[in-house]
Amino acid sequence: MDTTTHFTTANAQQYIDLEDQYGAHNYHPLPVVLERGQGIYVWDVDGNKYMDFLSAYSAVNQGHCHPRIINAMVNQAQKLTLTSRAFHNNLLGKAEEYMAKLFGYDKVLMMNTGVEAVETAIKLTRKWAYMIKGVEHNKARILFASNNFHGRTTTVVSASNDPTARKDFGPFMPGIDSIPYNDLDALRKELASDPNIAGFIVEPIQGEAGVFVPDEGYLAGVAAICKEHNVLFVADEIQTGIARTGSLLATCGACDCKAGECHQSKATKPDMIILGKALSGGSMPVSAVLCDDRIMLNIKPGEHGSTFGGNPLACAVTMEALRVVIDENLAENAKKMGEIFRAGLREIAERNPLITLVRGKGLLNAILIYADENSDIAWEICMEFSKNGLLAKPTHSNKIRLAPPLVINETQIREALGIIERSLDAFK
Ligand code: IF1
Repeated sequence: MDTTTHFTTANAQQYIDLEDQYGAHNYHPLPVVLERGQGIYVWDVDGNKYMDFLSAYSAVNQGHCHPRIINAMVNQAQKLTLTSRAFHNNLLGKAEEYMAKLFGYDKVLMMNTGVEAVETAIKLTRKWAYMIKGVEHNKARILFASNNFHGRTTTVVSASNDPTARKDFGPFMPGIDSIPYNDLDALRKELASDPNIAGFIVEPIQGEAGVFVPDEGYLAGVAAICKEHNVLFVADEIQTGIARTGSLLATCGACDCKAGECHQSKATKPDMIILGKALSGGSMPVSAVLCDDRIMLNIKPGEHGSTFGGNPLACAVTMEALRVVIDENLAENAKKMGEIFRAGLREIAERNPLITLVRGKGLLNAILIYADENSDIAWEICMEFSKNGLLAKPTHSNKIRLAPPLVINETQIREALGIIERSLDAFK
């Protein structure tokens, strides 16, 4: 017998109460209950329409329920969804070839969630250190940047310095340290001080830190310093990748991104990249690690994997999601729309002193609100945005991330700027 609650009328509060009663309390969402999405828009259970300026933390770059991606998903779901890696499937090699060529690496290892791919990158980095670099058994160290966000497993929170992410979850993984972000001298000094450092895992732009864009030249500097010290430069492009920042990858730099061709020659090319989120257009969890044979082939059969990683459904969806990014020129659109958006935000900031800073790249942007870290004004502003038809989420109480799907057009950007200004005016 099905004893689940039956609602006769749609009422957002009932859905919220139900989650509250039966779900873990590990989130504090805005009080909107969504039931449908298309392109840059989502609708709540009362029929209200919103512009989605979070894009599920940059997972729905291609827009909600992109018809091509959903088609690929439905077609493949009717044929074969999962084989496990105990057997081959007819799409895995194709998806791997597609990604390897597109992003310019020899090999691909598919996983599911972002943090699993980060874990995979950590394991690959350590393996490489022992098998190739010659680091003494169990002595390998991996560096991260402070204020990072790479996910929530016990190993990955060991790299975090956010008290909320860590408190009461210890003991933590050894062999993990961090250095300041955007600080080449700190990296140089640390790498020179210890031959056991295997890799530096870093976000090209720090998302959770409030869209912190490093100085021009930082990523090229990281690549050069890591190379000089025989340390792997690992870029977590889970949030910045797949056209979000105006190029196919943030580590492509400012290139026009003629997909694949451009990446290899760039001074910022990492030894390893980690992708997730928009790899599937947000339709299902798909992540991947890409690197060359000299790193990837150190992991041997049985040493790593997962039940779902590389499943045929994920492969079909991923290839289509990436083709959409290329066919619809989403990198270029993100770049152009991002410029218009930031210019508009800066104009608003001139009229409204509540915005102290506008920053970002492509369509990964944030505004800083004039308030201290403990104020809840960013939350109140996001509530006002939602009343006016735009969804965004505060990060660290005084920053608001603004990252719409990359299919957004100029008219919609201008409309969003209107909503943002109108909402902020309520706080003047
Ligand atoms: C949550 C933040 C964003 C990521 C980078 C790995 C992962 C993420 C650079 C892990 C995930 C998400 C997860 C989401 C909130 C969100 C987030 F605010 F927490 F920091 F986007 F900025 N590397 N980021 O951004 O990927 O395992 O989640 O697939 O609620 O945890 P995942």
